Amino acid sequence: MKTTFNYTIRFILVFSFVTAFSACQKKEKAGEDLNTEIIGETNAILTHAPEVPPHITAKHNTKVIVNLEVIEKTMRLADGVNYTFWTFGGKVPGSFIRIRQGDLVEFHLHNHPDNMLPHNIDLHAVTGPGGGAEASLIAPGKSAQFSFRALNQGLYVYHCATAPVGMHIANGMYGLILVEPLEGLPPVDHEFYLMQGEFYTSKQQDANGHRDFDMQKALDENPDFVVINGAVGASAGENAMRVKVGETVRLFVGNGGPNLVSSFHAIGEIFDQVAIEGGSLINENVQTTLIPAGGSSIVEFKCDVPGTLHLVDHSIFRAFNKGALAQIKVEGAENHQVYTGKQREDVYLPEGSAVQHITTKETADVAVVLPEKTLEERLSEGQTLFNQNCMACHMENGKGIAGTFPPLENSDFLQARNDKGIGIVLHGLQGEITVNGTKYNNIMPAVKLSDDQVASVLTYIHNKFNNDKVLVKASDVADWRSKND
Ligand code: HEC
Ligand SMILES: [Cu+2]
Repeated sequence: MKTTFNYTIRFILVFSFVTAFSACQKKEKAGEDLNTEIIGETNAILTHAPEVPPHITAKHNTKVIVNLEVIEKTMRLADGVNYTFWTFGGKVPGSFIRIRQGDLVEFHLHNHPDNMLPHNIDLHAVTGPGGGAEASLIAPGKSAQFSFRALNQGLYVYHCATAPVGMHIANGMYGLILVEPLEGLPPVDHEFYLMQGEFYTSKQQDANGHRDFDMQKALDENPDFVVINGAVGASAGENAMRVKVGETVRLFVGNGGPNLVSSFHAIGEIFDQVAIEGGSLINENVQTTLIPAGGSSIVEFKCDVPGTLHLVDHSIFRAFNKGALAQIKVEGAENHQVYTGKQREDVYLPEGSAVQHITTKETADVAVVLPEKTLEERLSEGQTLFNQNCMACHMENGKGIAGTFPPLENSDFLQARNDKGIGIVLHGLQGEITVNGTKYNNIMPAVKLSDDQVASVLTYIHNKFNNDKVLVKASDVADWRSKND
């Protein structure tokens, strides 16, 4: 149904201008009066995300036969993590169904004989009890059939509604059904299907990395994974969607939940148009659109410049730490009128001195002589110090960032120094250096640590990043200072 606003208006009008309004109602909701003729029948083409079935070209309503199979199946959820998904059509999200407003849908739900549980389907596009849930509830090895007329256009979520409903949805039982307006949607160069969902997982159960559903985490709404298209990286990296500069894109985006609302955003692109919540209201020039759990959105944009667009839930830890990220790679010529890229980079030194000092709280300039520590103590303290003081530039794995921050891993530059690197940490480093054959010319600030801390952090990088396995002592650092400071 369209809006409460319409209901209210209708309620008032029914009592005042019955005849005048009914004509208006017909025009507004083609299909609802069931006046359109159903001509012929066709088998729905179903697709897995991110693919979308082809545009419907016929200009009349028809009987659409949908065959959807429920399959319980163990698949990859993240690297090293497997999960037994419950699926509509063998993948998460479920198969995309595309029909037209006014179509008669003959729906066949099949529950695969190897499955363990009963399932059903509630399509939000259905006008009728439970969206078809009661009519379609079936045990493994059974099929159910029901029919509905698609009264309203829009992009609708479907999901399993078998108790415990939350668990069936949390295991991946959701997908999208598009009900196009009778006249069809305007042509675009690409259409893609994306759907977000969260996974609440137990501790690893076996050597294959299998994890089970964790009810407590689901109740707490505290997922381990928030993913787009059923697994971390399902539509990113090698599986990214690909388009060309100048092309238009339409995304059919759903949110299966079961709990979280998605703040859907494309990093590096503005949505020219958004069909809010998958309905008929169009918003323009949108940065982030909210997609409720059990809701959808249709977003459209033109790709003007090359690069990789990151499609994320802008509740950003979900995107970069829990998996809610997909990518579109835009290929083609640069357009510097629209975007220049980095034009120059300069050293920014507001204090006017060549080398900055980073101060940490635990700085101990007081000359206390501490007993020397063991290798184990140095390594464990060194790791914490490294994470706090060095990781931001040299990266957690010590591999650095190509062209900017040199690697500490197996560094010939570090190993060739006769001070074990003490001078670099105490005084910083600038000017051109060559590390493992690659030139760097940047500034490393002096890191203000106590002698004991310098000893630990250097011991850590000498031993953990595949360098010479030296133990650096606090007294080595004190010696260096007495000679150089
Ligand atoms: C703000 C960024 C930054 C931080 C923080 C930083 N470094 Fe560096 N580091 C650099 C840069 C840049 C260079 C290269 C300087 C040059 O080009 O002369 C470098 C060079 C080095 C080198 C020599 C080159 C190599 O790869 O072997 C060592 C060793 C090193 N850093 C260790 C550390 C340690 C240990 C810490 C933490 C205590 C640290 N760095 C913190 C940016 C940083
Ligand atoms: Cu189910």
